[in-house]
Amino acid sequence: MMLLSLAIQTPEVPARVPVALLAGELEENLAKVSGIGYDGVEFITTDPAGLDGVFIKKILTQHHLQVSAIASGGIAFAAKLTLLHPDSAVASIARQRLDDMIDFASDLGAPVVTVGSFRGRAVGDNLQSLKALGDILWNASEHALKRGVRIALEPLNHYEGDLLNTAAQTLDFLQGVNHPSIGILLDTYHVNIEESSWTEPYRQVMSAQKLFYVHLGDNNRLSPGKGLIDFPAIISTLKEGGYSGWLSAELLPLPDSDTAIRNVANIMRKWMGDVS
Ligand code: LER
Ligand code: MN
Repeated sequence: MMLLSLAIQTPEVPARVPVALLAGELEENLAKVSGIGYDGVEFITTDPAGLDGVFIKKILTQHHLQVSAIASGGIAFAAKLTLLHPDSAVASIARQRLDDMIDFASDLGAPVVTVGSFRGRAVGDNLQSLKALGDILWNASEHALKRGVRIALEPLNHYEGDLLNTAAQTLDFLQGVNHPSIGILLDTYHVNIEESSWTEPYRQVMSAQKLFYVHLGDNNRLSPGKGLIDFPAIISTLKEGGYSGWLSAELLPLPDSDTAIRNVANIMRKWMGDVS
């Protein structure tokens, strides 16, 4: 069975992340999400070492919510830290933050830490940058393995990233990394820009046993159903392939956050077959 979640940012994130559905006070936000059709929340964090995991776990339990992932999506945007940053001092802080995110995921029982824009851009030669990224992610995967967490690497559209735009490129790259604790996050919004089929990329990644996570957003980055993407076809493909992980909404809070989170839950529950 697939589970539904939505991306919200934690209070230490120093700027509003455009694709976070909620920002601000965590207790208030979890109360808002509770009871409207979500199984969990994805936390967009920038510096989780300072967060009170015990307290957060308590409010999650009160609201019957799990944590689907700790996301690094805000860290390049809001904290200007990337794993491949040309300034080695900055890159080393970023790598430490990835380990902190893995620890935080482990403390909260979240299965996955995401790596999308947090990887940064190529510095000089693409192949050399991929080699450096592979080494960083192998080390992080070892840490993740020890903490019972997995890393989900996200192909990004070519406007947002110059390394790993498609599922096939990312699968190739992961063959080189060769670690069981790292797999792929497919985001419907990026798939729509870079791929040639609604469904093939999911099938391909599932048959390699590497589909660790899915982000939901329509082609205009609104709620599924508000744009052109064929979500029912994607959901059928995921079901056929035996995907039993998270589908997590990471999209623009429009026309406003409350409406967007209700729209996502209503349409996704219908399409996921949980209500008739
Ligand atoms: C950004 O477009 C995105 O999809 C995030 O998950 C990247 O980290
Ligand atoms: Mn995404």
